[in-house]
Amino acid sequence: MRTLLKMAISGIALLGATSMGHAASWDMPTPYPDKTFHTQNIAAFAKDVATASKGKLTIKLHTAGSLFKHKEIKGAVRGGQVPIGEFFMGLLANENPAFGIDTQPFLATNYKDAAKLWAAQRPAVEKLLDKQGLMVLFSVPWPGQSLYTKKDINTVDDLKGLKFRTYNPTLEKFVKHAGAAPTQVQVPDIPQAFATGRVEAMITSPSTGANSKAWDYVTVYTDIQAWVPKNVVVMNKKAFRRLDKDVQDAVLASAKKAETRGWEMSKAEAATKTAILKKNGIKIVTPSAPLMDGLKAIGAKMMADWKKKAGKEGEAILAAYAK
Ligand code: PCA
Repeated sequence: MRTLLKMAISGIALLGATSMGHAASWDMPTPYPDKTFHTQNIAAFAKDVATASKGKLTIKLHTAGSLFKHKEIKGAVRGGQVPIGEFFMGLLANENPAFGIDTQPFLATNYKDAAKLWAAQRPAVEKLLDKQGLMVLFSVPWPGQSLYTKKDINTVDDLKGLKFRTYNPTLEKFVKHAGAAPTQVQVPDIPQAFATGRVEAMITSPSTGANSKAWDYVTVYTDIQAWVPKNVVVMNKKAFRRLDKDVQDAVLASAKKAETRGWEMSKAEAATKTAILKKNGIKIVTPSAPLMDGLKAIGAKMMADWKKKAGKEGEAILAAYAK
């Protein structure tokens, strides 16, 4: 079914966009489930686009990796199979370090710093994606990333040997430095991966923890607030150019609104979802000083590696961030 739909879509995506003056309908793949606040924010964005364009452009969401798997989404937008899509920016950390700076442990750990980091990172990200025929519409952070386990974690040593769920190359490195064993698992597959024993620990937001009912398989949430990573919504530039000017304006204005709304949703989410974890019996723990010292030492080492890899462009991002 997925393949059939994809074939149909690849045939009509750019064609649909060329029908100037007619109503166009766009398919938009996203990686996360419907109840995720990112997905809800994008649904509101789609509604705004329809209203602001007076029905000339409608966007149909295909959530939870149902149309393209998470790792395929960027390529699908780039190749024009779909005109627009969402993905986790740090998924591209191996393609270029600039994409993964917001997943560096303990660089930006609150919303204020995350906003500063996005402003510093955005020009580099836009330039890299522009070369691939993509434009950035908006980017929204997840709440701070913390630690979910089946036992108390008091030092980095307590993480040794744990089968650890990861979602991008940076997190994978972090986990390896801590002596645990990383396994990549997409959000929709988290409950199953814990249930079958493929993984026994993870680092993610209260959002993803609560939405995947973490209380069914872990007992402790250690509030390490290690980074504030972002999703990004990108659009195929050719598809954008083919839109009438008023529709282009509708898309850009709706994107701007979505970025502002998304950051606010994320902030609200951090508190409400942590409360839900607690209500369902998860022990919320303030991390011990030795644990934080150990994790921060790993972060410092990773930051040094990042700087080496990111070169001059990396320096420019960090300089802008430090201002
Ligand atoms: N949820 C996503 C990305 C970061 C987050 O909080 C995940 O766990 O994959």
